[in-house]
Amino acid sequence: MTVLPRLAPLDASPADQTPRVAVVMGSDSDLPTMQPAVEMLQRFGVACEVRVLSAHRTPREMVAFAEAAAGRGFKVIIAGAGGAAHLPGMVASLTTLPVIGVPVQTRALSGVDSLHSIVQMPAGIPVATVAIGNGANAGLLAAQILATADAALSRRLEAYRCELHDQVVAKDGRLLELGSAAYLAQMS
Ligand code: RP5
Repeated sequence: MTVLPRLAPLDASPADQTPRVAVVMGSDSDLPTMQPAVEMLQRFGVACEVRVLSAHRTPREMVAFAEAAAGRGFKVIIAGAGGAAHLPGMVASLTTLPVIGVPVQTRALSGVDSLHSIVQMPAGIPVATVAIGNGANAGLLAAQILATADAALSRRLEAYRCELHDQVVAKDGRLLELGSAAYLAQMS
């Protein structure tokens, strides 16, 4: 199992508390998938607003949110949905902010339905789609987009990559030291 490294606590200035990322989802049943996106953003000191906005159950609220998002200061929107999963594409159609789609795993089709719905946007209205259930990568990608105009955030992301690197190097060293059978035994 890959354990993502913990970063040192960050000194967030008051300005950092203005949400720059919106994390929206079609149902509160999507929250377990989306919470890792929120936690990843928190890890890097990026404030976010988390909302349930359904493209088919609360379409007017979804439209109002997406149309106002840029004016409210958001820079990136992460949108998760399952099944027919039209929320990310609908939100993307209403704003020129970058939208990152998270396909939520479903019972009936294991999330392949969500993936196809989100990733197969026709030309003109893109949705940057992460893997099924990978809210953490959506949070990281949002942070990376913000980091193109935020040097301090960029340095935090570089430090995170260094920690990932060092973690794998340490595992490789331990594998060499123990041998594969003993390594496997200590994993369980
Ligand atoms: C979609 O329908 C949501 O994104 C969710 O993944 C799925 C099921 O919603 P619930 O019936 O659990 O509210 O709109």
